Amino acid sequence: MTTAPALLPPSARVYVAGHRGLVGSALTRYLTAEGHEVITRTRAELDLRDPEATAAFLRDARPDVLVLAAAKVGGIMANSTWPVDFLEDNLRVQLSVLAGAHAADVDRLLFLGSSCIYPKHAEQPIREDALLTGPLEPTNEPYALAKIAGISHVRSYRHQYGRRWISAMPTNLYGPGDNFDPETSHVLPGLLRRFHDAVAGGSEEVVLWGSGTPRREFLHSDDMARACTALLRAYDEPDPVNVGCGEDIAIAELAALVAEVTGFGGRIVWDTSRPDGTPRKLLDVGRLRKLGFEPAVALADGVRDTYRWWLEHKDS
Ligand code: GFB
Repeated sequence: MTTAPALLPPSARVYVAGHRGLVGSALTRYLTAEGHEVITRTRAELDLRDPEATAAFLRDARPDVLVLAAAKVGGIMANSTWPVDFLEDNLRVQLSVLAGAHAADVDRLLFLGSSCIYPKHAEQPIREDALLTGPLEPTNEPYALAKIAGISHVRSYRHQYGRRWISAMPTNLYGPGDNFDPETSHVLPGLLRRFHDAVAGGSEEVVLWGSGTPRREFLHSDDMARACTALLRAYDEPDPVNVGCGEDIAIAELAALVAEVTGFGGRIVWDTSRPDGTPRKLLDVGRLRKLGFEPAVALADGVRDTYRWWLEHKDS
């Protein structure tokens, strides 16, 4: 009797697409520390939207495992300002990477989606089977549709070609290496930046977006890297797996935490002309827990570390 090869053998060479991003950089650090050879290419070396260049690279590099962490991502304002870019860039990257990986006979692949793929008013905590059961949040519908296409694409390769490819759906992520631009970033680095600038400029007031009532779940990128590796080692089913910490907080509570970490003692003003987005996005992480994964970084510690990282890197 023959047995299937291990899902992630210790000798596996892993190509991390998007190794300079928030997840890709954490995953590259983690896999390297675990003894894997990690293959990377910068955007200048390889444009993943280009199918021929991507296929040629994969044919030469022949990775055993591929993690698709390259994506056009951004916060609520970036998504609603540049919907075409979020739809097209993500679809193009997914098409060329998945087709190229198949042509290069890549046996194991992890595709990363996002919790915004679920319906805007999904029952909380959101289970994986809520996918495609209701309308999406309009501010990120193009991005969500591209990611939903990616999940279906991965499932289709499994079904039609027997590929051992899987998808993970992370909650809102944060950590070192994130985008801290106040207009285009996600909320956590955006708030760190706004409060830091207020303290540095001696301002008594910080203006934040929306009402402060939406709730979000935050996971540190180092925990995300551990979760990805756990999935690559043990999971081989068509359904995506939610990745989160199982707890959420209101944006106003997050603002209070960031104010404390940055030493801001002034007033917070809520600009309700800016969008709130989805009211709540808490993932059901039962499936991931069954694989033995538990997050290790508490939010307050993670926010402090991320702020420290940014202070050290903001000028470079
Ligand atoms: O992180 P965020 O941009 O993304 O915003 P989403 C979360 C919440 O924080 C929203 C509020 O209710 C914002 O109105 N917020 C308050 C702020 N102040 C700020 C600020 O200064 N900057 C930002 N960015 N938000 C994104 C999706 O949705 O989440 C993406 O658009 C993706 O597609 C990503 O799924 C994970 O959680 O609302």
